[in-house]
Amino acid sequence: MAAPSSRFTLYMSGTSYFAQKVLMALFAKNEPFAERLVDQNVNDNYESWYMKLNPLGKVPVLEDRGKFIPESDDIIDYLDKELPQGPRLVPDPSSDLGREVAHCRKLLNVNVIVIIFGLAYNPHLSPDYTAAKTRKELDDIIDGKIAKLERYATENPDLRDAYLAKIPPLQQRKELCSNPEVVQRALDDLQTTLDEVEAKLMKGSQGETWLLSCDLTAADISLAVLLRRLSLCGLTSLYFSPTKRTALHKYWQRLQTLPAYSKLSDIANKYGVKA
Ligand SMILES: N[C@@H](CCC(=O)N[C@@H](CS)C(=O)NCC(=O)O)C(=O)O
Repeated sequence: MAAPSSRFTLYMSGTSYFAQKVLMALFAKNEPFAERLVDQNVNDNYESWYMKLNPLGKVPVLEDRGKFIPESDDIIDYLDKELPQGPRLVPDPSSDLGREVAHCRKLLNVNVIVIIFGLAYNPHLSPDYTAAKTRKELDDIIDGKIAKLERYATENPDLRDAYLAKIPPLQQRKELCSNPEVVQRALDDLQTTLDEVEAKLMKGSQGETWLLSCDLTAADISLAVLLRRLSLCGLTSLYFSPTKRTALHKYWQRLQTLPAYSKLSDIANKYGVKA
């Protein structure tokens, strides 16, 4: 996949949820790209070279001939404009389909951080999830990140504000994700979100293969990556099964046969991660 002469380079980590959205768009467009690993496990995203190209210090970032684009949804919009081949991921926003796609992208922009990290702290809230780390280990990881950010803020005065801005969300993450009530609320809210998705899938069952049309759209990318993460967190049976939200269950099965989706597993395998 990593063609040295590719127009695009994706700065990504093997486990990143948001990078997966962009990867799926690139796969759907069948566009070759170079991968540049920014390993969050060792905080590569805090390195000054990376903070200079994305002061938010987050992955993914797409590079197009010296131009750096952060934010997964913005990257997908950009790719869709730049690449005519493959499905139209972001249809004209003034069309009915375009409006629906925009609505579903927003709807599916759920707080996955609270779910992913929340289950790491509270594995008992998932029917099928085994905690890999203790609460102390999780807290220590966050404290280590905060200490690193403080050090880098001192060492890089030009990036000081950018580094310091990353600390409060980490402190908040520790507080929110360790609170079972907050995590349970996020899981419950997702039931309502997926009820709406189910209703849309039922409505479209007259011939639409994907969420809103027979072609894949950016809304499918949002849904696919979300479902993938729910599965990884052992949550599938909480949300869909052959007897619960059956249209979503069928959608999930169909997704497994979609190359743009299954290639996400190739990436995860390549980096030796579960993602
Ligand atoms: N809104 C951003 C979110 C990106 C994001 O949160 N990426 C995570 C990885 S999935 C990250 O880089 N976290 C590291 C950090 O916040 O320090 C997007 O859609 O791209």
